Amino acid sequence: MSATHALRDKWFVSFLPLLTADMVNTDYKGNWQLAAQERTQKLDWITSVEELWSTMNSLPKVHQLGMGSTLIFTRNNKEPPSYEAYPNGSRIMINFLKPPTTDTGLELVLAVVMGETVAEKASDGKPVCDVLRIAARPSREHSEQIRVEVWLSDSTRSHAVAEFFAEAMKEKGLAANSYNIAEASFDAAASSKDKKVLTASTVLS
Ligand code: MGP
Repeated sequence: MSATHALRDKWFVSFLPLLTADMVNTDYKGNWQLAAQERTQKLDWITSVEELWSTMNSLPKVHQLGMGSTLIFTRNNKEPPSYEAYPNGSRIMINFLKPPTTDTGLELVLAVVMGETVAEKASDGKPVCDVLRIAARPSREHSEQIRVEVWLSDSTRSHAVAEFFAEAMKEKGLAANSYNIAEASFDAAASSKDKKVLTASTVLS
């Protein structure tokens, strides 16, 4: 029997199919949180490293998820995460543009967040990365592109965490032109415009 390696916290996996602003307005009177609550498909708890990888292996490849659908991991929490629940938070958006980085990069982010290396190295041991959201984001140049969002409960840690990711990806040998990392706020109106794009080279320079 092989040993299991418990995670510091348990994580809940869920799946949110495409939810557009029109759908929220028409079917849920503009209440995104209610819409997400009703549409989220709850999958399972992950409590060990082994469960993490067996869950990932049992799911379809991210680029095969339906357009606009999101795979979500939440620390200690079964509820669908919303911007509103993170008043002091921020997000780090990582685009993995093409294989093999779409696999190796995603695995790296899952491992360092759930294995708490990020907490140890970038936030004084305090776990601040509480949500991972993963979605297919195909573009004309990159049909298998995926986006991984890391939600932090404490925006003051955002830059250190982004730098840590950039360093970890470089160390892992991911091709510099196969991913990008950006920091963003939770201000929905500003979220698209207000992204501070950090490429591996700008973070590390
Ligand atoms: P998305 O699925 O995260 O995709 O949200 P997108 O378009 O990449 O979002 P972006 O704004 O981060 O670039 C789709 C849309 O759903 C968002 O633009 C919001 O309008 C809405 N939405 C998503 N989330 C996670 C929330 C939330 O937590 N609260 C509210 N109020 N709206 C949300």
